[in-house]
Amino acid sequence: MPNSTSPRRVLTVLAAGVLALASTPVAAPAVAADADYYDAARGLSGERLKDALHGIISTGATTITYHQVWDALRVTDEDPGNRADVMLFYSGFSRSKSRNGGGKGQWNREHVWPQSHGNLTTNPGPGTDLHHLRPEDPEVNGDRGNKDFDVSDKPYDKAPGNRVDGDSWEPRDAVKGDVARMVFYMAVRYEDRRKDLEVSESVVRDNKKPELGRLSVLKVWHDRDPVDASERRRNEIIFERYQHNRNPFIDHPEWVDSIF
Ligand SMILES: [Ca+2]
Ligand SMILES: [Ca+2]
Repeated sequence: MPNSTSPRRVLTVLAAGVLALASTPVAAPAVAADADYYDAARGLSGERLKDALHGIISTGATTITYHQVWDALRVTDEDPGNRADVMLFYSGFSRSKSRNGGGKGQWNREHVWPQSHGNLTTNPGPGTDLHHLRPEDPEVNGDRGNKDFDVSDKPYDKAPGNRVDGDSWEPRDAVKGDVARMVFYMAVRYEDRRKDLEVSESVVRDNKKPELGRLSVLKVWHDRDPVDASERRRNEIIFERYQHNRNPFIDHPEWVDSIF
């Protein structure tokens, strides 16, 4: 995938149904996929903005099965330097797309919002939502487990740059903001009374409540690791090709402070 520096990548659906990424500015009348997407949120802030965004990103959104997630991740998380590979999210390593599974040297589906925090299950829904699912080495995935995100004590040798301790996980700097924006998305996307996911300030070992921390730290990470082209590209692909909804905090990073 070409590495664009243009402010906006425009996805074009070809007649054949094939997706192409235009990496250079496209002449008029190219209309961004999300040109009117956020109309209902215009001028709002705080809880009203959150409510509006919940409606926007839920309306018309589709779900995929847990099995379909394998193929989707091969597209959303393709290594830009090697199209046969996916990028492992925390590790930053590249690994063959065909090596999916739970064994040594394979990759599996990391839930950035842990399944146990609110019993997400793997039925189509929050537990299969691509906006927070990423490829990861199964061992690294297991060591992150269901820990909250927070500043953590010990360097994690199997994935350099990451840190861990008894009750928390700290991803490498390059994905700290990505993690934060995924967590914020989940909190706004899932508002059902029975499964209202929320970002919490507390870090509790093996927490089963539908909450994930630590809010103040995630906000700092969001500021220090701003949205980049690869994150925007991923958001576009999920919107255009899989779920038809967007992560508003990738499109509008300024909304994090308004809501959280
Ligand atoms: Ca990043
Ligand atoms: Ca919520």
